[in-house]
Amino acid sequence: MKNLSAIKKTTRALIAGTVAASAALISTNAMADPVMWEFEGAKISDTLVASGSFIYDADTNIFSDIDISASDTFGSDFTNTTYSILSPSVPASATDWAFVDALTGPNRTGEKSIRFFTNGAQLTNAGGVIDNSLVPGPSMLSVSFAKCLNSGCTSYQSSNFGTSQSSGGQVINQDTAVLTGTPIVIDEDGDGVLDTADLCPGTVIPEAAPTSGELGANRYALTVEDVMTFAAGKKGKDTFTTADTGGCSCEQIAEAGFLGNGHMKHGCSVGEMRSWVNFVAAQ
Ligand SMILES: [Ca+2]
Ligand SMILES: [Ca+2]
Repeated sequence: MKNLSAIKKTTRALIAGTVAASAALISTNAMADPVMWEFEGAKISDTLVASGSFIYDADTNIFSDIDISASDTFGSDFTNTTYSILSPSVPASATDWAFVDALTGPNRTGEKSIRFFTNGAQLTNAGGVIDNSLVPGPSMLSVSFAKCLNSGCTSYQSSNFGTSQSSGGQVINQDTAVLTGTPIVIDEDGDGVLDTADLCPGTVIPEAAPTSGELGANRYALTVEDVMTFAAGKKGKDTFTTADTGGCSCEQIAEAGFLGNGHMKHGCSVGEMRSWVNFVAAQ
């Protein structure tokens, strides 16, 4: 009887391992890491300087965490402006995009924007450097500011740098603007385990287990919002964290291990938790 139980447990662990490994493989293949692009050294003169960063995922064409600011002691309309929103009026791509200081709605009067144009160089998930040294001749990285002067922004005040144009009597420095991209590792499901190590994508905390509403004796589940340590039922003395479980909740462990409904109903048993943690540690 003991042997049968042991075999059963080993088989379940093997199945769980296969499922988890597959899940991790799918996860890795499906999601390349996005890139944080840092923007610096851009100046039209000694008085106007822009810098900052944003995250871009070339797989999805999504810009996020946009934090670009410009200061101008010369006192232009672009003084101390922060750009944190992708412009809805410019079709964003890996070679051409714009950020605005605020969403102004149909009437865009006063909207300030900063637009980037890379002359064909792509923002990729490999990162790298985009500046004006990549190609000979005209600018590779062009950056321009604009302030809408009417509702439809058909009239605007502009100021460029990164090109050989001039604006407001200032000679534009064409060699200083640079974008440097570094791939970042993210924790998409927010369980404290980075995607590269997370065996279970899509973890939800608090999770559905225990469906009975109360953890059973010596059973475990992630029951408190934003808390990565499993709550324990009565007499539960073990401590498990999402780091221990490879980013898997009780319900995900139960699903991967084809465990019975009891684990969903009352939380995962200490035996299954230990077995899973050992499996994760062996990876
Ligand atoms: Ca995670
Ligand atoms: Ca997870």
